[in-house]
Amino acid sequence: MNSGFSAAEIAHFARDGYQIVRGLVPAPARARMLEVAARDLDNAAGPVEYEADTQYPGSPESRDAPGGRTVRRLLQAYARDAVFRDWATAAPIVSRLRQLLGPQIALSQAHHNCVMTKDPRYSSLTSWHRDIRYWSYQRPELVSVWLALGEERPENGCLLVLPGTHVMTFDADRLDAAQFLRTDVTANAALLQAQVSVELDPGDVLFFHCRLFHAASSNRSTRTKFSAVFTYHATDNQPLPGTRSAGMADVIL
Ligand SMILES: O=C(O)CCC(=O)C(=O)O
Repeated sequence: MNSGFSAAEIAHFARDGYQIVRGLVPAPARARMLEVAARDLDNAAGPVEYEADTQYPGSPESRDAPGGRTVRRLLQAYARDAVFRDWATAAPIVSRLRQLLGPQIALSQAHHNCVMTKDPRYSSLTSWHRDIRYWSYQRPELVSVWLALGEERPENGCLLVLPGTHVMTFDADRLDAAQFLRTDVTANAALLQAQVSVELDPGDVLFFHCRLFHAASSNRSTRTKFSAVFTYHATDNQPLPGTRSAGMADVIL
């Protein structure tokens, strides 16, 4: 298996803020991840986040509303099962992250570190955001690794990205109070027109920068979508003391 990014892929990541690697996970590992995720979803095995907790457009109003206990994220994936630990620390991931972040890297257990589940009956819309908005590090330089456990298409709410936004700065009036990119201002219109759907096949992996604006729609298919997501940073880019980012021990790789 190819164990590193090519120079062209590194240049693409630097320019656009993301890079897809096709078919990176061996089929048995993917099957086992799906099996564990489906089992834990059936049992709502904690810790989990519910759709209602997100309060995103289209989510149930509360945990007691119809669909309110639809799981949105199976949290703490790294501690949940060895198959996720093995995947999150596998050589084809770590070698690529070293190319992007430097020789010494750590996996954050405080951010992402989950299996995102998107239910076809009750799922919400994720507006345009940068993950770094709620994360606190010495430098805004983290990379997330998104593994498609099944097909990801616009119909089932695949990620959408705005290429190049990881290096752009935005005046406050282009963002709303929660730092989502406003879709109702002309200043953002051209950028939004340039959106790219990240269509993934099972086993494909998306590497993306924590400053890259991304979004996703609800799942309009008939099957739950499962994606395993982990986030990494260089060990010389530490979480700020006392913040949520520093709330759980990093895994040094
Ligand atoms: O699958 C989605 O709806 C997007 C999730 C996402 O962007 C996030 O959790 O940061």
